[in-house]
Amino acid sequence: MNRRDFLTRLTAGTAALAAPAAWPLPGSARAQQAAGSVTAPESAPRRLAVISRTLDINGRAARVFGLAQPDGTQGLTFDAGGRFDVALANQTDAPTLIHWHGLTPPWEQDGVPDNPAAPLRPAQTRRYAFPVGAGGTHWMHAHTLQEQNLLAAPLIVPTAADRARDEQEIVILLHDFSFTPAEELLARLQGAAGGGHGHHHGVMHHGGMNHGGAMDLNDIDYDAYLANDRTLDDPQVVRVERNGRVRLRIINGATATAFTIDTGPLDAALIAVDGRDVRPVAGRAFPVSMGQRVDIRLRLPPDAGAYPVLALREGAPERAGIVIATPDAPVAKIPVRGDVAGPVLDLDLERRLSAVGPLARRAVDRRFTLPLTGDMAGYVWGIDGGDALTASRGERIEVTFVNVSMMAHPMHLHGHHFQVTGIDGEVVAGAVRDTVLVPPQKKVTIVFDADNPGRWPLHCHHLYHMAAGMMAFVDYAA
Ligand SMILES: [Cu+2]
Repeated sequence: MNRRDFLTRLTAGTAALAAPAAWPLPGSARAQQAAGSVTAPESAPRRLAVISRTLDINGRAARVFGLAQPDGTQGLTFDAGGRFDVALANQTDAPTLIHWHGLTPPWEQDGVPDNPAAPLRPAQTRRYAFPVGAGGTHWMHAHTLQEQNLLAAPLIVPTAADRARDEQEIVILLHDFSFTPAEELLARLQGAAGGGHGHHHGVMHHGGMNHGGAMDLNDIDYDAYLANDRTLDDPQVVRVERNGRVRLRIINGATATAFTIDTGPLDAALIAVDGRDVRPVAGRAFPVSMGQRVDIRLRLPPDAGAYPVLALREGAPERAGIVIATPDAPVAKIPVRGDVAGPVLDLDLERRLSAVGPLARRAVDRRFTLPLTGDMAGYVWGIDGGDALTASRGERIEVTFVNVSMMAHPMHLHGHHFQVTGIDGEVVAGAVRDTVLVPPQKKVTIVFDADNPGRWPLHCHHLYHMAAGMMAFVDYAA
């Protein structure tokens, strides 16, 4: 080691030692523990920071959020069955908080601002510790309009079997991006509704036709659609061996855009949704709505080649994606706009899904029917009957969403995994998941066990529908 290397290491070491001073003092950790919010584990927490960063999007500098480990890695990976143990630091100048989407923490650590935990102030750090649970493709994101500005990252929980498999894992986080601030996008949607002045730039809706009826798609026309922070003008290229096996872990972190994953010429199989295994479904096109995840297994051909994995915007020609390519295979330019509009999402695939690990069979203790209401004209969205939602600990709860609006709503329940048991009146033994799409004029039934006391959000994962009222709570005590 020469002297310069030695000094570099010394400096790096000093920085690493200095950092823990920012973490909570033992006193505050004890106070949190006394409040019942944190179980103090023996090992050191993983460090994660909410940061600001700059991306190049369409040739312009975009100031966005990030969720970075000390080495710059976005997001986190935890082994299934272990502990989630994170010291989350706010390194931005705005209050913020992060929701662990797909995990089932104690309610106090769920990460929805003031439900019940307060946001993190600038420079504040808070520790989160709870069992990480079974394996799966999950994610983390702000539960506020900050989500629009890319405050989202992967949260991957591989099992021992996943790690042992001869398979290359590729995580893809999808997003929609606008140079217009989210507050302004929301104000335009609500203002356009109230004033009736037609659409403003960047905010509009397209009428589409589905099963013979008019429906509304895409509240917002974005400036870019991203896969791992990049547009198709400059996509991520992941090199994979010929004949290689690949597991795609795809997260739709977009706030208001649904996609269909298109594997092109590669035969694929859907093996998990929302981090929970399903009996494999072969295909080349897999819908994924906001908040949802799809795990897809692929095998590359024996020949050299480059294969785009695209995310087709619903009802519109724009696309995001990455390219998987064998070593040295040339990668052709892929236009952002395709020739045709992406498919409109429906329940055809959902109907075919079957959980590998279904919920135990048992009688339902309480039933709720929740009409999903609202329209583009008023831009007020709601869950009719949401105020009456309740449970007692240990009960099996059934909820039927009846979408009486003309937009699709991906409905997400915090703190639990549910099983889909009904689609448009048909009984199914469907997927276990945490976010289910309810298309316009359709009905979807789910069941879950009230085994994690708290006041749990049940809401539409379209950020602007949620902000405009499509939010309820399932509240029950220990
Ligand atoms: Cu919605």
